[in-house]
This record gives sequence, structure tokens and C-alpha cells, in this order.
Amino acid sequence: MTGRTILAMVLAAAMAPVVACAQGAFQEPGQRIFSRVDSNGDGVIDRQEVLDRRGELFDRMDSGGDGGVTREEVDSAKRGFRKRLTRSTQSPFDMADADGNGTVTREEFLAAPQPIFDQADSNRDGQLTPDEFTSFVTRLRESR
Ligand SMILES: [Ca+2]
Ligand SMILES: [Ca+2]
Ligand SMILES: [Ca+2]
Repeated sequence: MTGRTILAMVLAAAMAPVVACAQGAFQEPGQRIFSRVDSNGDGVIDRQEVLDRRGELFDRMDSGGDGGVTREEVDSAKRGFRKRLTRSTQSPFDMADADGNGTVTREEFLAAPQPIFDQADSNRDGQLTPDEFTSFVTRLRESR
């Protein structure tokens, strides 16, 4: 059980506007996403910033605002995500629902591992530089 899909959801959500115009003439893959995720603007993305995005995603999915998301909320959020980022056959809901009680709390959602962060952080220093991020996004695009 990994949080791959969950983090993919966060990245996909952050990437959506860029991916939407990817067919056209956009030259710097990931640049806009990068600056959106780099909320303190120090030029690198750290795990906390990724967690912040994940928290925002949770809040967006938690349409009832009761601190837990249901299978419907997760699945309806998932419909907007690109298949290649969610190629797991396992529902992201089941991956995030660590205690299997049918509700994903914010805590469970934030506790999921960050495999994509690890994948993109090629020198393993816990921070994503624009170069690391751009080459990761490029790899994703080329893996289509
Ligand atoms: Ca930063
Ligand atoms: Ca749960
Ligand atoms: Ca790094």
C-alpha cells in the first residue's frame, strides 16, 4: 500500500492548468506548477509545501466540511485526474483509508507517503529544485 495515487492527485491537481494547455505552445513544462507549489517562493519545493498542497486538495474534496472524505468525494475528485497518473487499479480512497473505517480523515490523507516527491528528488536532499521538477514533469509527459 502506497500513497502514490494520493500524491499523484495532488500533483495532478496542481498541474491541471498546465496540462490543459500542454498540447499547444507551452515551452517550460512545470514552471508554473513549480511556482504555485513553492508557496514561500524560496526557489525550492520542500515536503511541507507538498503537504500544504495536499491539505488544500483535501479541503477541496471534503465538500461537507466535516473533516473526513467519503468514497464518493474521493472518487469524484479522481475523475478529473489523468489516467497515467492514477494507473493503479486500487481506488485512491482505499489507499488513503489507513484504518479502513470508510472515511479518510485529513490526518490519513496527509500521512500518505510521497513517492512522487522521492521520485522527482533525484539527489535525495529533500528539496525539489526547478531543474529536478522540470525533468520530472518532462519524464511524465514523455511516458504518455
Ligand atoms: Ca519553497
Ligand atoms: Ca479512515
Ligand atoms: Ca533535490
